[in-house]
Amino acid sequence: MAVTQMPGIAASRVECGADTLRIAWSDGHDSVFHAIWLRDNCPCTGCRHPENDQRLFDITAIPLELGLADATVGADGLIAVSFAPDGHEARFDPRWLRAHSYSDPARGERRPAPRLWGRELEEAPPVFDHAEVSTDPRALARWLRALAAYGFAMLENVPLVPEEVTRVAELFGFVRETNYGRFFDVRSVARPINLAYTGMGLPVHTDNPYRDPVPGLQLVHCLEADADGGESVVTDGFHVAEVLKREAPGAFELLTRHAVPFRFHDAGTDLEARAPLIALDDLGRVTAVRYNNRSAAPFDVPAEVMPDFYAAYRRFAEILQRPALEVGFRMGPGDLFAVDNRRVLHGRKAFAATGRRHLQACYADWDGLLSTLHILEAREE
Ligand code: OGA
Ligand code: NM2
Ligand code: ZN
Ligand code: ZN
Repeated sequence: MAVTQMPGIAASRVECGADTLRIAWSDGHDSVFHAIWLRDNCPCTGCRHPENDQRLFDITAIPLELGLADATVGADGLIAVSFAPDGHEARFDPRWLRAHSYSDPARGERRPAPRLWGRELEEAPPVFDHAEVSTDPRALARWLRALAAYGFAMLENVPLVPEEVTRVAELFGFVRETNYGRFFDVRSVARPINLAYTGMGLPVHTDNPYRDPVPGLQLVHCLEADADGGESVVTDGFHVAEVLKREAPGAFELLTRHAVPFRFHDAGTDLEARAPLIALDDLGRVTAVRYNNRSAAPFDVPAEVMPDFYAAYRRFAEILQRPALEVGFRMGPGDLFAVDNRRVLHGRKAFAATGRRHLQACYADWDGLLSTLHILEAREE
């Protein structure tokens, strides 16, 4: 399995108890593996299909009174575990066990850890060349890693061809089609269905918080930028959430605890989703930020919470707009930016009705991107 293994780390002591296997590793880490977990993850050909590595049995097929009979380290370096009462044997690569140890307080993540940023990213933004990224798998992996770490990465010299933004998404995954189309033109039009399709400034926001699931990524490609104004701005929502947590822990707590509705509707569409403005995982880490002043629907938190909720919302919005946390840039024809739409907010300044400004954009999802990154990295090894 293509999990990052830790070379050089070996099992220095293996102890087999009646229900648990304990392993002390050469890096000082200690692991406990329970009999049921080991059996559930047995890699033998009776337990996993040899062609596709998919599990062949259901949890109910494991003996109820399962225990361990013995564990030995073989000449091949594999750890052989035999189970009681049925004598089934599992042989584990110790590097696989180390990579999947669940005794670590911080669980293993295959995704690059977020690197938080503020205005300083303006000095050295993550910018890559379109031709390199589309022809060299290593350059593609570098772009995707930067996008995963910063939640924001740019390309330059993208051909000025309609729909090119969808071909860029297809370098790593699949376009996420929505009611706005497979891709959409962002320019000022008569009778706009969305404020994005005017010349108005758009304060920083995440797109489509009214959708479930929310699109994980947005790609924006500039085809024309002749109009005065229209400068872009991006803000790291994970950084903003961290600042809020530090400066106003009570406000942070309120925004994570209460889900609120978001809505978008036009003649043929009526989308609504509920989610907290700041979403956490089971370890309390921020996994998503949703913020869009245009499409927040009437809040319906309990009446006694409403005044404090509004105070927290305002506090969050103020931090979101702090110049020290903003990165500004001006897109020219051939520039493209990609944002993690669950993390990084984007906006634009107003632009003049005279002159032309034309962007094309599309959505995509993280699962496809990370899958491509895993495959590219496995090939690099
Ligand atoms: C949007 C948007 C940015 C821009 O369309 O959602 O944020 O620069 N556009 O026009
Ligand atoms: N557009 C550009 O999420 C939003 O409503 C922002 C999205 C219309 C697809 C604009
Ligand atoms: Zn087995
Ligand atoms: Zn937007």
